[in-house]
Amino acid sequence: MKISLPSNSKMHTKEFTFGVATASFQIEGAADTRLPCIWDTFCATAGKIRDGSDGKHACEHVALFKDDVQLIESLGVDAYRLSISWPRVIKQDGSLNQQGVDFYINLIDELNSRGIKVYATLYHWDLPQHIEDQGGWLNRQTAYLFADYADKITQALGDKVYSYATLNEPFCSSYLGYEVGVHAPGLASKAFGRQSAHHLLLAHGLALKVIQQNCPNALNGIVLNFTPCYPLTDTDADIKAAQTADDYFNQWYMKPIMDGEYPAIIHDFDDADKPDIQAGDMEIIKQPLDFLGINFYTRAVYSTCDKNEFVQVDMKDAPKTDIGWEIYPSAFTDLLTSLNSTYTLPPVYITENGAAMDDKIVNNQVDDLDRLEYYQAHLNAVNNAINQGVNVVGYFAWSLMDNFEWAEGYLKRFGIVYVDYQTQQRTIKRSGLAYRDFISQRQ
Ligand code: IFM
Repeated sequence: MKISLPSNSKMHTKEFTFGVATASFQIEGAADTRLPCIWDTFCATAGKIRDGSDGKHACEHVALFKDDVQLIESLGVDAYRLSISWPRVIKQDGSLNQQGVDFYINLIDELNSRGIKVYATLYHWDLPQHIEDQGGWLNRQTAYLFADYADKITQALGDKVYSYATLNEPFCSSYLGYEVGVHAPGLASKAFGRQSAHHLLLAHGLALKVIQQNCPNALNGIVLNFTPCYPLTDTDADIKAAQTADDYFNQWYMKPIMDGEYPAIIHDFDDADKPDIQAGDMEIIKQPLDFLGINFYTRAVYSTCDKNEFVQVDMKDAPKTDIGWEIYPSAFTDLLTSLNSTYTLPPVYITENGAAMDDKIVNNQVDDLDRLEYYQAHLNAVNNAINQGVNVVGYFAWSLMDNFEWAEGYLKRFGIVYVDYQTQQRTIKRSGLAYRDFISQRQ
């Protein structure tokens, strides 16, 4: 079984960027050589991680990075999306930790020497714990600390990095971390969710300004995740539920960046749940982007809405991945075309797309045909969006390799490369081989 697209597809040319993606906490290990972060604390809290694991060792990428770069090269990709660990590169007093910076310089030099472009995200959820102890993303000051970190690290790495993204998925940091508490730091209140989201967006705006000054030649932007919302039926109530959910989960992060304002549902909130927005904040948040990163995995279906209440419906008989997310590729095309008609988009990268599957390694092979089918269907979906006029210029598979899947620990495997966590042996899965072959056949 192969991955293929119509030969006249724009994705079939070398102008289109193909890559693989990871994030610092999920793969690096070597936790003893950086400051503690909120995920270390969350993992150490009983009952938070499904298998009781943590990120202390993960994929031992800090020790094995040279082998991992060879692995990335062997896949024939154009680019590698990684994240920089804030607690690895900045000391508690705010100065650069040169040892941590050197790790990234060595990694990036190794990638660049093999012609692999580096797409670096500055925040993929690993907030230094000492900053959380001062209120974390509930404290406005954190946005300014982030901008300072962005300033220092982009000066240190400069144009070695092809593209900088400020944040990965601020929805997950704010909603999952501060509103429902299933991610670090595990706080749960609507007011916290909305306030942390605002400070994250402010951090993005402040940092992007600085990055553009320090690295005007890099492609600089942000990565947002979207779960398109569909009504269960075509009743007005269900349609309203889906629209409200979309505003709350998706547009909440997109609209401020593109239009400089929150969705109108903000006016329906109780005063106590409204974020504190200071004069000038929305202008700061609305920085011009060189690119928008879009992460897509699944859709969500909603039913009857009572004022702002919206209820997600479990589509019981639908095909799902091993993490329980519905496989619904046409939502990917719908998402891209609807964003394109709602906003004036910069060039779009699909910065994450992939599937957790219940992989088995047998005779050193992983026959993950289910994941391969997922990739085929989702690459088709992106191609359909391009054919409808959306300017998608790149695609990154999530993930290069199996890794620490947050609250699921190591139970869910998203890699196109299998990781044996006992031996740290990496084995390219069938999906990885198919991705490699597909990339190599571009004209
Ligand atoms: O593993 C995560 C990643 O860190 C962020 N986006 C979603 C992935 C799968 O849950």
